[in-house]
Amino acid sequence: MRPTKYLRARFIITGAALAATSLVGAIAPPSASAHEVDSNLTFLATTMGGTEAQILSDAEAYAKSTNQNVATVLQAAVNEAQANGYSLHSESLKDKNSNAAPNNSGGTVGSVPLTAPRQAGDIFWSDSTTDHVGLYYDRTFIIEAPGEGKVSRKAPIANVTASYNHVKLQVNTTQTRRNAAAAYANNYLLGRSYNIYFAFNRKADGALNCSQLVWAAYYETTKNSGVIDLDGNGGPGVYPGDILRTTWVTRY
Ligand SMILES: [Ca+2]
Repeated sequence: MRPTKYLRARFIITGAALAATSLVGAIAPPSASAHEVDSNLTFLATTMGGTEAQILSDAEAYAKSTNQNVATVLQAAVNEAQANGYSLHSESLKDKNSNAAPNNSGGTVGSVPLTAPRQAGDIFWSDSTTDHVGLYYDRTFIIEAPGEGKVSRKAPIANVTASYNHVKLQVNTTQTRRNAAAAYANNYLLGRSYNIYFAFNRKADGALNCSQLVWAAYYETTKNSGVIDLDGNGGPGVYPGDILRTTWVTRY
């Protein structure tokens, strides 16, 4: 059986279940066709990597956790990916990441030295071949998910370069909470393999990409009270630009 047929069959089952639910008025039937679901799965797998089955599994988990249907969250994921430069018709970020991976400074491809932050828990954003973000563990070390083929790491700021127009971000909260995020990253988010897949990355387990690591450090340490969600625009994925533009941060 071809994978797409398998996926289509699974969607039809899901859609039928939702349609049945709608008969009692609890939820609207899915508006997207099975064809749209398939084409959105193909888009995400082609531009980000991974398999359509993996993406569907992640989409189903996200849909369940947010009480939405799978077709809706897949369309939101594609819209968000496109807004962040993923396209079938140009060099994909996946390819750019592959090109950037051999760089000896990790994901922070750039030409100027990264400088120290005001305090622990601040964030840097670099406009490189792909946008990149990382967390300042303190005023000497950063923690980051550098890129494809590399594990998340702690590195001296002095060893890291960034783009000429990189910026630093201070999270608008107390220093106690910034310190907690930095400590969490140091204790739980190092040595993880790289997650090429940004579409449904709002989770702290498993492989990590750059924005996912920074988001998880703050989210996991605040989720039980006064949550700090650095995914500024919502949606199923947290991208570097979402962190750059959230009102939770002040640039300096
Ligand atoms: Ca987002």
